[in-house]
Amino acid sequence: MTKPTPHLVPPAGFGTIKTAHAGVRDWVEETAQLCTPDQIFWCDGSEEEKEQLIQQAVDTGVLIRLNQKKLPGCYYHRSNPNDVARVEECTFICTHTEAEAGPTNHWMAPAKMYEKLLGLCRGAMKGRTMYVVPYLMGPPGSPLTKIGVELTDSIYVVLSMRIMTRMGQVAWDQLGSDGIYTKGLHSMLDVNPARRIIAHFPQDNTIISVGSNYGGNVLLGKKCLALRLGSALGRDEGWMAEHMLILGVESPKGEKTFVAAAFPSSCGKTNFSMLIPPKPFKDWKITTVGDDIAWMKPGPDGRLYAINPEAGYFGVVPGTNYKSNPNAMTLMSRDTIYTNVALTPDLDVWWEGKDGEPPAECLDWKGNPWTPASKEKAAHPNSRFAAPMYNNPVLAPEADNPEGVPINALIFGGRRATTLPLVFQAFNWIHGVYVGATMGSEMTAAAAGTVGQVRRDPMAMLPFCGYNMGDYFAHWLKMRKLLKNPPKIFHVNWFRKSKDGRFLWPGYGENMRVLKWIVDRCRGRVPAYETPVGWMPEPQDIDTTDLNCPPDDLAEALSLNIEEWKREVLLQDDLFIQLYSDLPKELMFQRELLISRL
Ligand code: GTP
Ligand code: SPV
Ligand code: MN
Repeated sequence: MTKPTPHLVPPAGFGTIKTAHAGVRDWVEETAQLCTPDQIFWCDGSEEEKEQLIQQAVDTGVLIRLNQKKLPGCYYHRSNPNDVARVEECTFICTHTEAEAGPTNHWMAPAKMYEKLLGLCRGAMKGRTMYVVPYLMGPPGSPLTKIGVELTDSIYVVLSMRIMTRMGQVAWDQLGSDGIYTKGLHSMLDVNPARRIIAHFPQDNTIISVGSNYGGNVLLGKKCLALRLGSALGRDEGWMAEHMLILGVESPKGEKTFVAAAFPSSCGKTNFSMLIPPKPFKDWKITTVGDDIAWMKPGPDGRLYAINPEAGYFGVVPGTNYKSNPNAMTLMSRDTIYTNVALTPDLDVWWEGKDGEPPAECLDWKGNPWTPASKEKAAHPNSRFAAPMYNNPVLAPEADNPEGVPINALIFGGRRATTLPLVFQAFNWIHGVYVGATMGSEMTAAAAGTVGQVRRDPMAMLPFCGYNMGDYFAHWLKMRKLLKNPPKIFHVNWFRKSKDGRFLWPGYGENMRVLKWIVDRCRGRVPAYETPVGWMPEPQDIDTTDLNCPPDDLAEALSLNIEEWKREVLLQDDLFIQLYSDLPKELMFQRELLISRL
């Protein structure tokens, strides 16, 4: 396309340059000199390119072509068994000072980290192709949209980025010859946990990730750009980057309400964002704007507007079936890359919790023979699908709207077997920020670590906040001043259990009943009673028509146990002590007020 500038006559193997941006070309050349790939491939995101890359991935065994009759356009990938989730231990925020990254992040001085990474990257792509992947985070033309370019030696990353972002020519076009973009460099190296680093350099708008080839570690637009760098940019520019789904609720009368909800990793965002309302709510419609990330900015009317920066969903597979999430089943029935599920002899996929009987035999996520008698799981608990959002049967018509959607409610929620009731509403914005800041959740398989242990995960952002968590809370408090009509704030818990270990609330589509209470609260249509922790519904305020849930269970799910709450406040101290020197005083006061109410 565009001719290179004279000082950049491309050496052999430099590929067909597809941008007029001299900065990008210089950086690609520099990186090629460091990593010494055999060749460079400049992506344009076209259909022909996709076919070519898929064929290559299949020929080299990176992807297995699935049964195209059952799953058109679907492919199968197995990651290295040592590389199946995000690794927070290896994730660094490299700000100038340690204080700027704060006590909840791992930090290393930028110079030291660059030196370490330069050492690891030297010659790292020898014998490989370096792909130049341009992408947009956000709809083309949105004032919130950011441009990224990822250099990677993983064809799996290229094909996944093509699904997860608006990748290709559209990004080259928006970049122009002098646009600002986030630099991302990724090399799998030898996929060795000892050489695994995901480093963020906010001052250079740069991300470098090495030693992994898995999801959140390597699809650099997602957690690295959209959340870690994004949150720091939001602080500087007066907007918010959040680990939130965005959905629209349309009432039978055609009234539209948008909500954004922050649940920690593997705690129900994808499911909630595309729920199908139960029968008595058949005239209500849920549409999905986003399933994982929200970028939100005050609009001229004083409301908070949200876009989904992504164009695809990277969702948890196990537990997904036609009962729990029919829309996700349709979504991932074509054009999808499956990672770490099980593979059946007829090249179909299987996982724990899929509809129907388990296959008599298959290959598990590691490629070993598996039968229903096997002790190990066939699919990894953090196995994932990557599917274009355009396959979602309930995709919101607003999902590509550059202006975003006005948010009426923000919802926080965790995975809590005890203490946290099904739903409550915060008294006001500051109290809502306290509720989000003190959120706890049981850890899941989405990150390496101890599954099931409750930890504080403020706003579901513990692994994703790109700067000091105390300053992040202060930013939340400051946002209130930029909003004439701030969203109402709620907290939900779908995961409360009975003493004998059953979920008290049926969850999934039935969550519509709680969502309706939330919508009606936003519209001032239902009562609530005041409790020490917030405004709560009486059981009769939740529409239980045809609900398959014993009334006693519902009452227990909605109940408040003051003794448990006193313990909860003490547990919150873990985080507050850690953040003490940077904690906004408003949150300390909220804590005191809660204790006095209890
Ligand atoms: P990330 O992609 O990691 O950010 O996760 P997510 O928040 O999108 O979580 P997702 O919707 O994929 O749900 C993760 C797990 O929670 C799945 O195994 C679901 O089956 C389960 N889950 C989701 N919603 C509910 C619910 O309402 N009740 C119960 N009991 N489980 C749920
Ligand atoms: C999460 O862990 O919150 C995810 C999956 O959404 S990953 O992209 O791997 O981070
Ligand atoms: Mn997530």
